[in-house]
Amino acid sequence: MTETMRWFGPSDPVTLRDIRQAGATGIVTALHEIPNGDVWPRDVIMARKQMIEAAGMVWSVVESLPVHDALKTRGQDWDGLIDRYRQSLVNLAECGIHVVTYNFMPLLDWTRTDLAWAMPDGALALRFELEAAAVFDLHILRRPGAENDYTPAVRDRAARRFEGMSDAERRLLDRTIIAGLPGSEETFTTERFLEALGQYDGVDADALRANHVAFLEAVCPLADELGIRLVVHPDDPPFALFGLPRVVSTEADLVRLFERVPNRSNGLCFCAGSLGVRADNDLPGMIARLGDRIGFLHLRSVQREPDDAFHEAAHLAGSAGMIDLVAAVHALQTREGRSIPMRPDHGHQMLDDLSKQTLPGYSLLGRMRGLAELRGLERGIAYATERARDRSAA
Ligand code: CS2
Ligand code: MN
Repeated sequence: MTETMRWFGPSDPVTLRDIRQAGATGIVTALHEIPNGDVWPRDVIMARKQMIEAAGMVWSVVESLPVHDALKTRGQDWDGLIDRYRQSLVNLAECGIHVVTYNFMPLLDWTRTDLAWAMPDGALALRFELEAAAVFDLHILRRPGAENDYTPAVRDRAARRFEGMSDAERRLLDRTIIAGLPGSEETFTTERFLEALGQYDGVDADALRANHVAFLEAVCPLADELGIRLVVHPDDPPFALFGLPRVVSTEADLVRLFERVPNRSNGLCFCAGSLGVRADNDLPGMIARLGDRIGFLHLRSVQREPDDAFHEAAHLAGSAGMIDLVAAVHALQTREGRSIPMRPDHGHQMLDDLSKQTLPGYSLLGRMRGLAELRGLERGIAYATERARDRSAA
């Protein structure tokens, strides 16, 4: 794998030098300062690329070139937004950048309900509980019709939990869910979020799928020509939330997407943490079966908990089965003769980072630990596989 780390640009408290010292050779970043829907100018891309190269690394992957909600809903200025997206792809290709991540999640990007959940060793992890999401949805947001989306048991627990929460706790939950996690394009107040949900009135899962296909049909032929791979980041978490559909959650979703838009540029960012929330996603099997579509890897492991909750475990712990997963990646790379860019995705807030102001999921030391463990795992698998081959040849 080509080892990369995400960097949020010059304002990121984690520096390029930090990332280089963590052993990464590649940077994953975006021009976060450019509003969603505008063109990324060639000279701005080039300047950022040179900044990364001056620090001794390369800009391996764009994450993300965001897809505007009006493209997801087929709303106003669809054609203009498509033209500008295409122009950004042209500019990126001219600067030599060929892997571009995006997601097709309505309004919210990745979503958690607790950003500082204490692990037994004192490190802090990100966590999601459906029950806490229901507290927000039913009692803070008070979304019309929300009660139909939860079982009576979840509604009961949510009502009791809400009663027991202080104002400060309620406010923290609201901010955690909709203020925007690192990398997401939007930040909402409760009122604005309720209003924004209206954009998706009438956009059910089938409509969202059709809009995703329409988007890809409009950009993939150009991306094919440019040699760009557009890699879709799966839904996180991989199920509908707050009445908004999510359609990039399962292997069946992905198979259908690649059948509908077979262009070579239609690719996958295999996020083990997002897909791994569902026990019915067989991660190593998906790597084997969807391998030729995978252009980028996010490796992290969630620990599934009862009642539709999960937290982000250490990279080799949790439910992902990271050893089998990296073995599947190693087999794929050997089969196809390529090295796939990988980042450790999120990490725990730990050690010195506990006393620092950090971006949730994106503090340095937890990701450095994850990257080191994954690097060792891959080297060990490569070595063992080679030795086994030598022995059978002898
Ligand atoms: C998140 C997202 O879980 C994740 O990887 O960091 O911001 C993700 O990068 C975007 O959804 C991709 O478009
Ligand atoms: Mn991810």
